[in-house]
Amino acid sequence: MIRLIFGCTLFFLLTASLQKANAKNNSLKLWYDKPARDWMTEALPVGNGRLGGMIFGDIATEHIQFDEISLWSGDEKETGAYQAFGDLFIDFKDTSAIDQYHRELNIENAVHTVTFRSNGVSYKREIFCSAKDQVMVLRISADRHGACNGAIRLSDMHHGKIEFADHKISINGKLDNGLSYAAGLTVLNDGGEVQISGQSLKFDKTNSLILILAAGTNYLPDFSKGWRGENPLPGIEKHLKLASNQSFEQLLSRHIADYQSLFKRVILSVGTSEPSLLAKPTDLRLVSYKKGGNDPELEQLFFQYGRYLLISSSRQGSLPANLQGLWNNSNNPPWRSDYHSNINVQMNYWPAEVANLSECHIPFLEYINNQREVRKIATSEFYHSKKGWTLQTENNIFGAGSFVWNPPASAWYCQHLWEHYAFTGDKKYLADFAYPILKEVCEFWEERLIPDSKGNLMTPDGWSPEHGPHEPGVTYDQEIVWDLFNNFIEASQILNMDPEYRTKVVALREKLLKPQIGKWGQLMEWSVDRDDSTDTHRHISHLFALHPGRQISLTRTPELAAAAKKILIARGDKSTGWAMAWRINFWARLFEGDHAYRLLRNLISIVDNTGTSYGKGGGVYANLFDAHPPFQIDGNFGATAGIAEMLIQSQAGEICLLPALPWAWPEGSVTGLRARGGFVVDISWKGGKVVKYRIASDKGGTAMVRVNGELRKVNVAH
Ligand code: FUC
Repeated sequence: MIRLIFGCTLFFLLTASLQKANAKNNSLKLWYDKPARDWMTEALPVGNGRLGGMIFGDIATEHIQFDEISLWSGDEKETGAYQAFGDLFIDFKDTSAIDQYHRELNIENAVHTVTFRSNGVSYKREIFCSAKDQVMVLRISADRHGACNGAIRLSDMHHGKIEFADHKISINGKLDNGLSYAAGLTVLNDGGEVQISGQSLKFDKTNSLILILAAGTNYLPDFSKGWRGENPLPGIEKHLKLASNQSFEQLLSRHIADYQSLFKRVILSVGTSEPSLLAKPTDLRLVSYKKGGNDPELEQLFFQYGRYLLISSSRQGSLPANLQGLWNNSNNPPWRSDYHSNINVQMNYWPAEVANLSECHIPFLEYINNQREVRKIATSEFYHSKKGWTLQTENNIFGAGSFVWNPPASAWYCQHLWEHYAFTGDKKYLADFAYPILKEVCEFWEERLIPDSKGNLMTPDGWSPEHGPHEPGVTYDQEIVWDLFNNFIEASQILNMDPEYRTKVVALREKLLKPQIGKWGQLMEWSVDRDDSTDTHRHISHLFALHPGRQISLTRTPELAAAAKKILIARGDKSTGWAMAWRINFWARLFEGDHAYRLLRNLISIVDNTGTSYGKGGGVYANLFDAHPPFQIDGNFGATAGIAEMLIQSQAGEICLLPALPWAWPEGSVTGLRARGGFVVDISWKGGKVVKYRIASDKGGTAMVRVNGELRKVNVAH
């Protein structure tokens, strides 16, 4: 009996300490004890901002579905769609008697690993996508000599030419729009041999293998050059050659150093999870969370996953993250996997500045710039406008748009141009890059605004996104134009430019029809008081002024903030992915941390992939991809921004620490969040109160900081 109790205790202690050890290692990992069967809900993403892959980790056949962010059909007139590129398959021999299977994505170093034992041999596959070397790298190894046997195949979603050479496979093709694309795979073996065998490269008795994949197109983000640049092949060959000359360890350490230079800037801790939870595979952990358990490290993981996804899908020199980041396995993806201008592409970039990934914002800012000349032509054809430009709702990479016109879209894009300045304080960027665009979009609205019967200025012919009638004076339009004018006015003051035009814009801003409060105390979505208090529509576009805008705030416009709250309550806490993510941000701006947290929990709730209607079924899948059934990445990014917004806000001329901290996170710390004015902020808290904080800046200056309700003036040294 005593032995039994002792045995049980020992077992319990061992299990507990093993769980603890696992837990420590699992904090920034998504991991599973079985291969992925489904692309959207289970496979795991890697990417370098241009090239991306979804990894299945199957035992007998590894499958990496890969993409290149510029592979688009369509042109300047037809929107087309983002296209899937190809698939890499590795068929393994000798896979039987499997045990100890483990598949993980470590987001601290951006490496995906699969390990298992087969017939007593331990196999390992390590995969990463390097921005530094512009290649995807895969190493296959085993703990027994000559144990890696199998065959490698590539396939192309557009049936281009697949060719084999010594240790090489290449793909070469052209889309109907003339866009050339190519991919190359180089296989390096240690021991054994690699030979061409039919439509594959066979590897026999190798100790280990390194596969290096590069891909590209001849897309050039330049309207004046017809959007076409150089043949992608020489670039691909160069990347393959440079990468092949390095060891796996060199490639890996260059990748990790590059990735961590961005990722490690922010460290968040909102609590400690039970080791038993961290010892569970991510899918099962999500099930426990959905039942209501506490798992603060899952919330941390979800926050950091948004940062991981942005670093992986939006790097300088490339295109911005689209509706699926850059991961796409279809030539006819949902909503074309496009750049949607009525909330989605903007939401992708909400975390960029505050979560200290300012460089990852740049692809979007450059995209705005690259599209403007072609959009000027389209806009003047449609609106007969003389100046400025705007967009439709669905947009591609060649300036074409489809679905309805979304008149305030360019003004909303301008908010991103402004915010990049607001957070970085980079005046040269503001003057040379952002300001001319802000000005031309102001000119577009200057021409377009019309007076109402009381002399207020209204935006004509608007549409509150995907809701209600098309008519003048829609609140969404009014607020975004106000935001544009407001940002322009500040920019022109800072740069000391265009004083006369500024006076004109100030007058226009003052005359704009402002947000109004309707008959049930609600913020009105239209200039006509017709809001339905039972409506739970996913879009809440008329709250733009609360977030991401700054026209409404709890402190400066409390009545409007209360009216916004009425809407939030009416629209409810359950919606589709991105809509819940936006609601987190709204509640954070109302300083209601517990409500924001409730939305965060609803968003992290695991769903199966049976939801078909996009009005329902928000949540996340087993791979933590945001569900807007099917999958849409904006909810991931919006939630990361929302968590940051709960911890720090700086839109109202002061840096507010912990403005919307929920009871669920009584103790924690964050380092490296950014505030407007070029500041970097660290905060530690206990019992829901700030106990320590640090404000840093490479420019120095004075910051007004709200700490536990008290406003302090802080001099920040360089
Ligand atoms: C907006 C939303 C849809 C979807 C689409 C991509 O138009 O209304 O729900 O998210 O974007």
